[in-house]
Amino acid sequence: MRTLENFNTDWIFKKENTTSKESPNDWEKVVIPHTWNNIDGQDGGNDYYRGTCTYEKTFTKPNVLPNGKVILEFLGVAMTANVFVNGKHLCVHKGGYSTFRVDITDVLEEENILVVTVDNGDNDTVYPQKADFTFYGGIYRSVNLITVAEAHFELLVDGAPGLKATPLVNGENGTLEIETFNNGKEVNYTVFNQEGEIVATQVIETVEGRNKATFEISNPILWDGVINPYLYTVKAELLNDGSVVDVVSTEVGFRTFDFDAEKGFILNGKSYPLRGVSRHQDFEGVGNAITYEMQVNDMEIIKEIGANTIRLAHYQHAQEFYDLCDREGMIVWAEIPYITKHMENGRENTITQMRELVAQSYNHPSIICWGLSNEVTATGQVTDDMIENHKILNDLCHEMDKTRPTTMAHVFMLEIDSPIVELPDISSYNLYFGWYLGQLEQNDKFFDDYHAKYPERIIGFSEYGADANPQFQTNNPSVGDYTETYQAVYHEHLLECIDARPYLWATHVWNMFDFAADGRDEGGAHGLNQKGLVSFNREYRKDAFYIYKAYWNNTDPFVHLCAKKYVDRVEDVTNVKVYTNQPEVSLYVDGKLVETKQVDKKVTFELAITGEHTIEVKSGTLNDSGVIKKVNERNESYLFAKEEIINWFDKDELNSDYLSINDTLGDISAHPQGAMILDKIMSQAKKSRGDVAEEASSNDNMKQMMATMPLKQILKMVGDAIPKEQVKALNASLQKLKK
Ligand code: GCB
Repeated sequence: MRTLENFNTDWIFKKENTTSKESPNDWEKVVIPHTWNNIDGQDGGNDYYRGTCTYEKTFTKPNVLPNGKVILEFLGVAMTANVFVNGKHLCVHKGGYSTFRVDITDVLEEENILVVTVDNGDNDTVYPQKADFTFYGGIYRSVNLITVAEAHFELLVDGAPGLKATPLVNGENGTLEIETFNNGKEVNYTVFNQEGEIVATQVIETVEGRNKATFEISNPILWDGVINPYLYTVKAELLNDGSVVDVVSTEVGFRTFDFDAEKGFILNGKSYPLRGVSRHQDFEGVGNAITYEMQVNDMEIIKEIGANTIRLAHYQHAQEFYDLCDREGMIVWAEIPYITKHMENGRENTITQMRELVAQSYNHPSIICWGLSNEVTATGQVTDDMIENHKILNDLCHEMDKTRPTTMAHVFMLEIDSPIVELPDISSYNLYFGWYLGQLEQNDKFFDDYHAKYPERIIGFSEYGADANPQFQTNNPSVGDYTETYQAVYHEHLLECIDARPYLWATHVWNMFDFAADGRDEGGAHGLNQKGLVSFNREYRKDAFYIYKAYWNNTDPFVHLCAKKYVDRVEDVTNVKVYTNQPEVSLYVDGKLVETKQVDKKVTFELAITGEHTIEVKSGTLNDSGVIKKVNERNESYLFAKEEIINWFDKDELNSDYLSINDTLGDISAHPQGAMILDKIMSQAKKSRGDVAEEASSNDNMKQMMATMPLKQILKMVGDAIPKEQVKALNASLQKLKK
């Protein structure tokens, strides 16, 4: 019988590509999951260690069954792993997010040395190489030692589980097609319902390594998303002369799904608008070496917001997380890290990463599409090589999986008539109007124009978001101020935009959680993308979280008082905003009822303030409260440093016949000297927002859009990257240039 031993303990680690033990004290004792970038990958500066490091573990030969195999299983090693046992090189695996296994049977001795060199360095063959998130290095998911008998289910092809289950629904009937791969004689299959009762059994002979069984299951209970994520379990027992020699099992869900260009997503024949969030896997201080408890906690928070779909970006997540999605009824978009930049030498790697993603994740009922790439046109033209690469991936997905469509997440500046838009079965756009550039309403217009021009196309909204540092608070939110307040206003608008466009097959907030982006240095934080609705350590739910909860969660009654961190207030009449899924809210100030209002998800009370007040909002027995204080001077710590200087320019006497930072990039660059000044300042600005921003801004469409933005808006967003004195000097230089 198969055994599985967890191999996470007793490793030593060196931040170097070496097997030398000359100075044994240089080796650090580590426990898997481990990353070497949990600190330097999160502190900004884009200077985290990217290179090759070495892990080592000694172990005693396990009990090997006659002609049996001993296999090492790695659930995630980022990015390229070379595995050696007793000095023999056994495998290289390229791709930091998928499972791989290595047969070590033939090299085993009584005492063994396992060495794994792991490389997360820069190269042009293994994705990802360009994106804002940190490319942590390490053996960051579990390692297992598996032993199997001579006859066993296949373990070595694409890291797949050795059992492929395809549940199909035809009217009232379910058909469950099972395929296992093994070198034994026959397989005894048992299908259990969620209550653990046997629904069907069959014994099938293996022919040339393949074993196929088909079950007809009448009236199966459907896997119905978050409404009823009903799962069956299939167990496959490999029999040799009547005795069980190996076992594998998987959960399966019967469901049908479809996409309609007008109605959006349809689950089990009924309209089921997919509304949810994206998730990156990392965590503050821990990087990608997260625990199972952290994954469960992430799922609890996603459930609390009321989402019914998750885009698991931008790579293959832990199988444990897809399992959680199956059990909770989350509909999943799964993807590989073919992102931001197409690499001519990367084709092979996109293929192996896609092959592994599909092979390893095929059985999950939660997954409904395969994402070929993300914003891959952001840093260059659509080339023949890129198109061919996508066609190969598209065909590969169709060949491996007849049940799910392919998709892509397009960057906003990709023309909607570009041939690559319609290359996958269904499409999606990432839009950031109202944050990186443009106005909130441009999101609405983009989809209206798209839908009017291509009414028969299936289009989704794969990313949108705005950064918020909860330290920053204001009564007058504006784009680029990084306040918790603006992020909430942004999402209020986006929720309305989405609600009015039911044809969007799915929408995913970018992002559920703040995540590490070591190349970013903005909005008062280093190395952090702050578009999360929840903080990086998962402890703080930003106000925007609750507007989603008000829209999406109707089973967990709540009232939420917004801007609780905005205590010191200069305005005489302030806004008290409440998000709730209840129909009525009452405002109490210092214990006295002020007003009761009917609510549809959000309501604002205008309140004249004088001193310090306790604010309480109530709905039935639900309540939330905070304290506010009328002050005369603005609390500077609430403001992202740049706002102060930008406001200073607003008030200052500027000669409008001459250029200033109030002018648009287009107007400034039309002046020859203006263009020179701009060039310098822009390269400095771009660096602070990560590689992607730096590259994306060389795109022609992007340039055109940026030309309409006032320089001060850009300065405001890059914050401390351009010091106050330099902004003043810059403005002074511009004021010398006549328009
Ligand atoms: C994008 C990318 C995503 C970034 C995001 C951002 O379009 O797909 O990986 O994190 O923008 O926040 O800039």
